[in-house]
Formats: sequence, structure tokens, C-alpha cells
Amino acid sequence: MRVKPLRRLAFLVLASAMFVVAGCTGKKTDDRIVLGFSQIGAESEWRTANTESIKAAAVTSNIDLRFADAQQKQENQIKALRSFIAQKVDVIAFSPVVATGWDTVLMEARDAGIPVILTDRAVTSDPSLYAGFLGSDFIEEGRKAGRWVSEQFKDATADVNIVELQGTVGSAPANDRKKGFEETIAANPHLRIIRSQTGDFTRSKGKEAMEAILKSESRKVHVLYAHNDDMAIGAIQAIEEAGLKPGKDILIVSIDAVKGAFQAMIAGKLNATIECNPLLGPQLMTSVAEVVAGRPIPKRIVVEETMFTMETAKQFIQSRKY
Ligand code: GYE
Repeated sequence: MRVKPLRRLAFLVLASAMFVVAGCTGKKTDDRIVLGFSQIGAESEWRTANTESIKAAAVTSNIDLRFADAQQKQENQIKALRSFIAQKVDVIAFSPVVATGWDTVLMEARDAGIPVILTDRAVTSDPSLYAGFLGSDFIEEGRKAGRWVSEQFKDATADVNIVELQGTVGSAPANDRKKGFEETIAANPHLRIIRSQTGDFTRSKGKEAMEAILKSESRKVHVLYAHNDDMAIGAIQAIEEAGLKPGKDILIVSIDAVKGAFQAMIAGKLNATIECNPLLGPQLMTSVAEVVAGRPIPKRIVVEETMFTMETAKQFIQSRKY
């Protein structure tokens, strides 16, 4: 049948209007599960690997992923979550940049009947406000770093001066990695944190913070404990620019175990790294499918991790996936 030109035009206008509306409101256009994911940003190698894992796993699991990057700002994350609620996505997941301040938006999601899954970082909100939390045990990671330092200085007879570079202020990994480390080194009174400053989990701020510390600190720094590898890598540059040998004059331990850390260990500039696995995508997609099917998921899913040292770095670098 021939369609009259006018009707054809009307049809085209209507069809494209529907397309625009669907696009703007983000309404479902097929029957795949729609997942809104609010990522913190791209502050570290860890985060980049985490984002890639989530995007790839969504494709493999045939999940329609709406991905928003918050550029390390909580207000942007809250906006993204509200937009996902307005879009009526099936599930919301997010990696909360800081631990507090989520109650209101989590209640909004609950009232809209949208389940929320936390990935990577925890919040202080009541656990009834989210379906489950998938991520690492950051206190244990801090303890591992603390144990490593304790072991290096177990025979110390004089004070060991430690500098700590903290992650983003108020974030779960910064709070917990500090806590676990302090708890462990407390057993040896010679181990003392003489300076502790934030480097916001980035290389550039890690370098800046270390530069400032080395300039203003008159005591010898024996150890650097960085809450992530990127800050340690930034600090390594600052240490070298100050005419010191990272890995020798100052022992360095950090957290994540990303490729950059392995390279630094092989170059003899970083002594040890504690693993924090960013490849959470597949497990997240499984949990998403479970909550959509109406099945409960564990409130806490802990990721298994280990640690690596300068001595074994070469043997492991090839098999590392991030
Ligand atoms: O260690 C750091 C990243 O939340 C575990 O965030 C994550 C931390 C990771 O920026 O590199």
C-alpha cells in the first residue's frame, strides 16, 4: 500500500518525537535490565580499571548501563542518582566518594522502589537503605600495610618516622586504611606517624603533598605509607627531586597493586603493594540480576585479596589484569 506523502510526514514526525522523548527521559526501549551506575571519577589507575570492568561486564551480561562520572564530587553523584530515579531505572549502583550524607537520596530511591547496590566503598547509612555492598575490606588492607612495616622494623631500637598520604578525606578507604594501619603499628612504640596529609588518591596531589612534607620536615623520613599506588608514584617523583632514593632512603608501601606499582617495584622504587581488586564488574552484574529477580543478595560481599613485594614483582607483572 502506498502511504500518502502527508501521512508519511506525520508518521515520521511522530516517530522521531517518540524517539526524542525516549532518549531524553531515558525510558526503556527494550526489555533489558537498566542499570544506572554513578562512578566517582577517574582519579587513579584503580578507578580506570574499575570503570572498564563495569562497562565490559554490562555488555557481556546484556545489561543496559547508564554510566555517570561524578568527577570526584558528591553533589554530582547525588544529582546522578536523582536522575536515575527520574528515569525509573531497574537498579542503581554507585561507588560513594565519601561515606556520609547519603540518607536522603537513598530514601528517595527506596520510596521509588528502586534497589541500590553499593560497590567498592561503604556508606554510614542504615543497611536497610541498600540491597548489598560489594567491595574490599579496607581495614584489612591497612593492617597488611602495617604488618609489612612492623616486620621491616621489628628490631628497631630507635624511632621510625612514618609519613602517611591519605586518600580522599571522608572516604571509606581513607578512613579504614588509616585505622587498620594505626591499629597494627601500635604494637611497636618505635613506629610513629610523624606527618599525615591527604593526596586525594591522585598522583599530582600525592606528589604535591610529599614535596611539601619533605621541604618542611626536619626529621628523617624512614617510611612512606600511601593509601593508594597513584599517590605513592607521585610521591616517588617528589622524593627523587629532593635528591633521595625512593625504596632505599625511604621505604614505601602502598595499596591497590596496579600495573604502575609493579613497574615501580621492578625499578626498585616501591617496596610493597597491597592488593585491592577493582574488577568488580562481573560480580556486580550477577547481583543486579539477582535483585531484579526479587532474590536477596548478601549485605556484604568481600573481595579476596593478597599482597606483593619488590622481590616477587617480576614474577607476577605479566599475569596482572590491571
Ligand atoms: O584504592 C584508589 C581509588 O575506593 C578502593 O579509590 C577504591 C580506591 C582505590 O581512587 O586508588
